[in-house]
Amino acid sequence: MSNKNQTLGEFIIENQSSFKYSSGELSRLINSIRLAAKVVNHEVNKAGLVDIIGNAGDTNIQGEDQQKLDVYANEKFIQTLTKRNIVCGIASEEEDSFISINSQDENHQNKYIVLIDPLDGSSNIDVNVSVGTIFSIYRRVTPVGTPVKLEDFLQKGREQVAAGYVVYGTSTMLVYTTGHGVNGFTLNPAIGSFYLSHPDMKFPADGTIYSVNEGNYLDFPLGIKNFIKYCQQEEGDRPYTSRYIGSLVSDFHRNMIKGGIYMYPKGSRNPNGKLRLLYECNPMAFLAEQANGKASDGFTRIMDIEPTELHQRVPFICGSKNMVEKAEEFMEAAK
Ligand code: AHM
Ligand code: MG
Repeated sequence: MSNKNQTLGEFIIENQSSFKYSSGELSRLINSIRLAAKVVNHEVNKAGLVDIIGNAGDTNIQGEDQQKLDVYANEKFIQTLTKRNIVCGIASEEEDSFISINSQDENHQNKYIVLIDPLDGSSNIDVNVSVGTIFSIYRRVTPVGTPVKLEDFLQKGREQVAAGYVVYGTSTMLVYTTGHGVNGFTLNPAIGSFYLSHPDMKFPADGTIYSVNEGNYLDFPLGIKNFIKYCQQEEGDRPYTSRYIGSLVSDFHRNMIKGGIYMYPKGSRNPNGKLRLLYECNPMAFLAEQANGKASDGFTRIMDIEPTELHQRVPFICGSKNMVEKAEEFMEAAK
């Protein structure tokens, strides 16, 4: 039974047995994400001081090179995940190809694959708006002890064993699922511990918020244009309200708490949509479904899409179940 005084560390240990491969490795993996999140959080919080302590390419007061935050976050997550003999492969938005870990060591037993967007929405950093880290975890499909292959990464979203995000917002939260609901933990910066603040998070079935970059409206498919018009028409509890941060993690987080829908459809500038299936859409889809929400590309469940490449993009519609289903109805009608 969860309680709000629990730290993330305690929660992980207490819930370890509910995971079907409860050897403790996944718990250690989540723990290493927790650690990297704290390190990145510390750096993100200093972002406003960049003009004082130096820009990317400069050297800081300790003589260390200053880095762009997304590069920094990428390095920290990769370093933390590689050191613990749990993960055999990592793919990141910041890396062209996947990274194989311990590939020279035939005795290694590492079973887990991690796909990560280390700092999503990083264009928001310069203006002090929330950004996030997104992660997705699978078990490898190729034999343990061999180098990982692309097929280990190109698994359908429904094969995920865990997924989550960190939102570096007014407070920093780590939200994750291992397939038993979604729990949110808030960082107490004074102590450096995450505490269970949002147990068993659920999307309201209905919502009143739609989140989309309406600057792309003219490029949207007709079904999405019609859905947006529907959201704007006065009827019952409509018109809905529009909220778009332009930072997927933050838009998703708000919509999960308040009820709403996030959309990044295809358009002429983004013929397949903008967001990446493997480390943006699938983890958010897993979280959404675990929280009674829904995620689709307009026609197909996101987690049923067969991946064909590491950095594949797909249209993404995600949020409160009834809103996503309504958007799908409009997509179907305009087919
Ligand atoms: P990024 O991975 O380059 O940061 O892009 C992903 C981000 C999402 O967080 C956000 O929802 C979307 O891009 C915003 O895109 P746009 O500025 O086109 O509306
Ligand atoms: Mg991203």
